[in-house]
Amino acid sequence: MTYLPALEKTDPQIRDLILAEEKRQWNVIRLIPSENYASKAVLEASGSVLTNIYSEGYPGKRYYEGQQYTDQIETLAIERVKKAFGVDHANVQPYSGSPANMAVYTAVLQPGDTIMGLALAQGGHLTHGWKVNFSGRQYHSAPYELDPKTERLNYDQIWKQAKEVKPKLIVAGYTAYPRIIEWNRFREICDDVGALFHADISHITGLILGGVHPSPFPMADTGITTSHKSLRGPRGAMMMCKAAHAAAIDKAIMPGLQGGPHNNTTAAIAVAFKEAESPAFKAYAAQIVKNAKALAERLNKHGFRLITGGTDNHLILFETFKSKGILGRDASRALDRAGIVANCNLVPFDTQTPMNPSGVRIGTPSVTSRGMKEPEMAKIGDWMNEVLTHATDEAVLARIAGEVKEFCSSFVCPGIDPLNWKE
Ligand code: DSN
Repeated sequence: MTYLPALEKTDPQIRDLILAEEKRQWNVIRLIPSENYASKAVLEASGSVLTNIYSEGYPGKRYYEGQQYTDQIETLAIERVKKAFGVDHANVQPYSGSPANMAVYTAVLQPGDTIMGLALAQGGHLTHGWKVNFSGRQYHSAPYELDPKTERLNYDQIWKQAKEVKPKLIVAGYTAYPRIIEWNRFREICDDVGALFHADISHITGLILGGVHPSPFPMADTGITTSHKSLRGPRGAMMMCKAAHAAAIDKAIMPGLQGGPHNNTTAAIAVAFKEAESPAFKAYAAQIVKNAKALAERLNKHGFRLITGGTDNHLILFETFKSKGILGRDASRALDRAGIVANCNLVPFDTQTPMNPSGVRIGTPSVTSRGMKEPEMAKIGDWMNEVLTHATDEAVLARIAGEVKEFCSSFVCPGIDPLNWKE
């Protein structure tokens, strides 16, 4: 039987592109640290009839009738998030991470208030105060930086800066930081200067729920996470907060910034949190870190300089330019041609440009979801080294792409069944 038969009939172009993407995800080693493989159960909820209805408002207080089931679904999602993080309040309606951060700021700040987040070029996020983003335009952004020697957070320095600029809110949580975040230090700083402590745990939620990274809750006043990164859920986000901010946060997302929630995503978030309660999820989270350490060690052995010297979490940031004379963009393109998907990235205090920076960012959530372990990480590290030392040799890249495809055929991808492709 044809796979995706309804799509085949209605829109074969899109069907073929989805199928090609499915095969790509199966055939390559995906190392982008913010990506993953959602389970079949998450995909079923995401692709369900829940996409058909509107539910503006919150469970029990909607503007439209017909909420007999959506109220139950959203309540389940909220309760699971609250239990998982031990927070007073959760809102599962943000469409993604950026609107979630925007809603938190809208709830607790006034335009012009000072915020402090890690500079984008050093591993912060656009919404943590970058100058061209709403967060840097609407608020007064005073970004903090990493320690130039250790390339790690320097809590004393952040504290000193906070005393000087007196922020209303400090953001902790990053997109390219390979080390454990000491949340208690942020709590201490925020208490001292009278700032709100906002945690953006999007990258590390799976690690937190799996017990291999400390949680910022209930210490943080507010927090957000996306649901599709190490958590392995659908594309979505949520906000968590202390009771004092609950009403403001709910109002900020709806009616402040959004209309109807995406009920299909809400259901899939609930499923992801149920999956995260399992012992298998804890083992997955622990293996993510073991894999990242193994891959980091191998890259280090091959002469790549690792930012901060290694990793404690799911992510590795490494120099390609100074280590091997190849700029990040050229490196990530060569890796992609060889079936290894990563993204080029600025390294702290980079002298190159964001479009062609000095380094590459990788992470292990996706390969861990496929059941790969330390021996496979060593193999991946060897391939990466070979690619990056022969980056312009198309024959080498093509040979490795073939080897990678063969290697990948032994590792199942959650949510993908290649038997579907046999027509
Ligand atoms: N795009 C995400 C990442 O790759 O880290 C951040 O939003």
